[in-house]
Amino acid sequence: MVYSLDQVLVVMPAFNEAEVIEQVISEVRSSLPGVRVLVVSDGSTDTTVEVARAAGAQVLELPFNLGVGGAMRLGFRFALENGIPVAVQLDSDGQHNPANVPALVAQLDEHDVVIGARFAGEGDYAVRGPRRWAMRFLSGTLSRALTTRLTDTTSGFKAHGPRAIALYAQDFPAEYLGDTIESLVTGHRAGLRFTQVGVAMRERAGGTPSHNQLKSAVYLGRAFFALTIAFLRPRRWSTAVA
Ligand SMILES: Nc1nc2c(ncn2[C@@H]2O[C@H](COP(=O)(O)OP(=O)(O)O)[C@@H](O)[C@H]2O)c(=O)[nH]1
Ligand SMILES: [Mg+2]
Repeated sequence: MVYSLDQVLVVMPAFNEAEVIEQVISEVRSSLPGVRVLVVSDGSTDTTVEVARAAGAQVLELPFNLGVGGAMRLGFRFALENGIPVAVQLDSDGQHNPANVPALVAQLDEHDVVIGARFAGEGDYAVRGPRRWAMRFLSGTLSRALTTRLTDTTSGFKAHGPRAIALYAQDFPAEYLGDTIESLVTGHRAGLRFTQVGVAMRERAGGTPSHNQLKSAVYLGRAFFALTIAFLRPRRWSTAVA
């Protein structure tokens, strides 16, 4: 492994996760000794911020809700400004197993972004209906565009190396679904190298998911739209990421 754990920032976007976040932070700190933990809350109305601080995480608060993409951009800026070479995005609800982080980080010697992917042979996480079709469609399209096989392009479990941090600190999509689909396209266009590592996704440890059934039903249409927008955007400074 090229990077040691004390070179890793774990960025946890959190929106109203007071019920579970303490447990998740404790697990991260005990299973990944030396990592820095940054929680980014943007307008949580419960005690997420207080609970996360008490659990030993550093917490940044945005004054209003920007979604996961806006929260992550702040996380990337924090990593850049503090000279931290690796940023790992990890959900605050317990779905991502911190024990997978070293396997993701290990791939950063040859890649810039490593996606923790369900459906890559690990675990039995199941998604049904429109959300599943959307995920399949997106993964197929993006695998072709990025010329690398990706089976889980909507995963929020990702490790980023220095080149990815430099790009995403300046330009990380904050629109709905932009943090997943669109960031892959903009990253690829800027010359970032992507790969995936199979992970077993767990059930939420508590709290409520931000996607409800109705949202899932319109997911396919929106995802298609988001992808079209991503491909329509002008290329950004591919030369600046050296
Ligand atoms: N900062 C921030 N985090 C969010 C927001 N929406 C969701 N999250 C966090 O993003 C992660 C994934 O959200 P979740 O609802 O579990 O989505 P799912 O796992 O795709 O169903 C969790 O840690 C949430 O707390 C948001 O608007 N702002
Ligand atoms: Mg979740």
